[in-house]
Amino acid sequence: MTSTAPSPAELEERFDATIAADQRVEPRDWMPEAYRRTLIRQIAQHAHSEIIGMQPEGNWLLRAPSLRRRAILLAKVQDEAGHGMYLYAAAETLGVDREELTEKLIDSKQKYSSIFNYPTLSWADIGVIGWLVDGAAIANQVPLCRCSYGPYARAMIRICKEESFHQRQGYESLLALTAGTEAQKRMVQESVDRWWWPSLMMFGPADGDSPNTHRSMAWGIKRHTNDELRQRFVDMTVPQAAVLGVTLPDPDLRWNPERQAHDFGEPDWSEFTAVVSGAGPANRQRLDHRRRAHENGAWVREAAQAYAEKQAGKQGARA
Ligand code: BYC
Repeated sequence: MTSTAPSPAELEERFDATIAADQRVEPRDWMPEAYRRTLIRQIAQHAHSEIIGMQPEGNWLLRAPSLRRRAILLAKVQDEAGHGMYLYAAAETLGVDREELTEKLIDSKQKYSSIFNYPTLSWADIGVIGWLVDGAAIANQVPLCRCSYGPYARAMIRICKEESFHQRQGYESLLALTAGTEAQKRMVQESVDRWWWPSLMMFGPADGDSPNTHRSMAWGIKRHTNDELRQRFVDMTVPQAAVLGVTLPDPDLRWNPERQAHDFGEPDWSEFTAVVSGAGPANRQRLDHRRRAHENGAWVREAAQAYAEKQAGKQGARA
């Protein structure tokens, strides 16, 4: 009996059955080209965000107020580099090359999160990034641990564990500042005022303006809509703000007993569009820095390549 290769219709049926059964799609499996492209877009954007996300915090490494705070911040920034590496590795299982993705980032052909285009102006920003930015990241990323694509879901499990540590260190740093002097409390409030709305924008456009959500949810890549996750983040953050004694800068923010959730105002979507299309306060600086770092690292990549070729040559001679 001869076995025949499955037809395109059979392959698609198998893929649909995997998604319907909530099982994982693995790199060896057939997948629709649009599913593969969507994953590459999202994972690459996520990886770039981790790498660019090292810059705003890296800016404070040499100015941290104590050795302890510096050691913690250094560990966090290094974790972010690690997240970038897991994510580029996950993207590579879809048949793209990390070098190619880096070129696309540097040439502004792929995006990274809007949040990293805002400057870190005070030490309180470091705590607020941990609390709000990592808090938003957790709300957005925990459901990605159940993403239908295996390598991405597995990378997210480890990333979320580390993000959770990042969020707590930020919050702990803010607890120390808000228990401090009046000037320290004012510094925290001023920072919260600047980061609150950009943090809400991290979840992406409102559902009605999100072209990708519907398809990505049908494929089990995204498990919730942008607005659902934004709501979850607001509900989670309001009590934490009360403990810190800071005010969230939204006059429309209030508990709605009927919905059992907070009502809140609309982010300035024209600002979001401007930041995503390159006109944010620090877009230029972030990409210039990344480009320079890539150029300065060329010799390391060349040396690693030469070493790998030499090792392969030795193994070839032995065989
Ligand atoms: N910034 O149809 P939509 C971190 C784009 S790392 C920029 O809703 P989707 C951390 C979107 O790409 C944080 N662009 O898209 C690191 C799409 O554009 P294209 C990164 C955004 O993909 C270090 C268009 O707008 N997290 O936490 O269904 C230190 C329409 O949007 C943004 C991730 O990447 C944005 N905020 O949903 C500390 C998580 N939002 O490509 C912390 C994984 C949307 O069609 N990604 N766009 O031209 C996701 O969950 C989803 O991709 C998003 C967007 C929810 C972000």
